[in-house]
Amino acid sequence: MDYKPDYERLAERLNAQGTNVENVKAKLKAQHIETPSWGYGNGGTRFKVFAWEGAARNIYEKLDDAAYIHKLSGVAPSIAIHIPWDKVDDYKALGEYARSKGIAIGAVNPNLFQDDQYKLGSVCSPSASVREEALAHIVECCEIMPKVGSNLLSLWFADGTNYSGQDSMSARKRRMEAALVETHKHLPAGSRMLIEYKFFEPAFYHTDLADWGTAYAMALKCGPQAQVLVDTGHHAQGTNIAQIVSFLLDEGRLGGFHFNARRYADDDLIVGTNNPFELFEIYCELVGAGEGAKDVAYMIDQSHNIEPKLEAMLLSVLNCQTAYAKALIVDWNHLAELQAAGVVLGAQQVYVKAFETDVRPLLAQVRVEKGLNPDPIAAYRADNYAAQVAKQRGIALSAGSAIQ
Ligand code: PSV
Ligand code: MN
Repeated sequence: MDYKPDYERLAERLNAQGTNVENVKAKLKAQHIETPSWGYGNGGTRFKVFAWEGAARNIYEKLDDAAYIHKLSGVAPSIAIHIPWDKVDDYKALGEYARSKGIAIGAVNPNLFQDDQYKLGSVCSPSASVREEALAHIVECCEIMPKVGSNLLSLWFADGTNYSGQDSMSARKRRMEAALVETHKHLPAGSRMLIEYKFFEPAFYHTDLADWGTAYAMALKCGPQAQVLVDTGHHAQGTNIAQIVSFLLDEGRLGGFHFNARRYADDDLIVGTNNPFELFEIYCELVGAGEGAKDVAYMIDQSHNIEPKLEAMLLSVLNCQTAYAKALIVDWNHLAELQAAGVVLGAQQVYVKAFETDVRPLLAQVRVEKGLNPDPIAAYRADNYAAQVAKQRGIALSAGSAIQ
C-alpha cells in the first residue's frame, strides 16, 4: 500500500489550514486505549455463548492477547481486569507478567453482580450482610490495585429493582452513597474511582445509578478522586453523549470511557461501526477540552459472541484511533470564528469536512514512524497468532465474561 503521496497531500492541506501535522502525529502516537480482559475470553448473549476456538482461558492468556493487540496497534498498552473473573493468588506476579509482555494492568473492576447473594443488589441490597460483603469486595479490589500497578478502580453496579414498591428507592440511594463514600476512603493515594451508570438492565424498573447526573452527584459527595465513567452503550435512544462528555469534562469529573457500539441496548458491538459519527463527536469534545482531558481513561468494554475475538478487539482500537485522528484535524480556529459569527451550517461543515477526510494515510504514516505495520488488520490476517492460539488452547467455555 503506497499511502505516502496521499499522506503528503493531506499534510500539506492541514499545514495550510494552520494545523501542525507533527503535533497531530505526536498526539496520535501517545494515544492510549485500554482493552478489557473479559473481551478475550468467551462471552455472549443471554441466549447463547458461542465458544471461540482459541479464546483465552485464564488471565495469563488474556494478557498475552492484549499484548498482541498492543503489538499490532501500538496504542493499547494496558488491560482492564475484572475480579473475581481474573482472580489469582499472586497479584504482584500478575503485574510483572503484564510488564514482561510490554503492557500494564489498568482498571480494576470489582464484580458485584454474579454471585447469588447479589440477587437483590450489592451495596444497595436490603440485606446489611450482603452490603457488607459487597463493600469488602470493593476494598479487596482497592488492595489489589497497588499490587498490580493500577491507579483506577472501575465501579459498575447491577443494583436496582424490577417492580415499583419492591424496595425504597431513597433508602437504596442512601446505601449507595454510604458505600461510595466509604470506598473513596480506601482508594490508594494518587488513584481514582470511576463510577459507571447504566439506565436499565439487569434491573428493569429502576437502576440505582441510572444516569450520568446521578453518578456525578455521587462523585461530588465522595471527593476529588471520584469521577464518572461513560459507557457509550448505557444510554437511552437519542441521548447526546457528546454533551454529557462536554459537561463532565468542564466540571473535571470525566474519569473515563467504556467504548462500544449499540443500536438498541447495551449491545457490546465493535465501537465505531454503527456509531462512527457519534464517536467522532465525542472525540471532538475531548480534543476541544485540551489539557482538561489529560487524565481521561479510554477503555473498551466489549465481549464478542459471533465476531473473531482478536480481530474485533483490534478493529475497536483502530476505530478509536480513526475517530481521534479526525477530531484532531478539525480546523479548530476556523470553527471558533464561525461559531462566534453564528454561522450555523458553516460551523457544522467544518466538523463534517474533518469527519469525511480519509485519515488512513495519516495513520499509516504514524504507524510506520512507530515502527509498526501501516495496516494492522492486514498484519493480523497475515500473521499466525490466532491460528496458533486456536491450536494451543482449543475450544473451551472458559471463565471471563458475564455469561458463562
Ligand atoms: C455492564 O453492562 C458493564 O458495562 C460493566 O462495565 C461491567 O463491568 C461490564 O459491562 C462487563 O460485564
Ligand atoms: Mn461498561
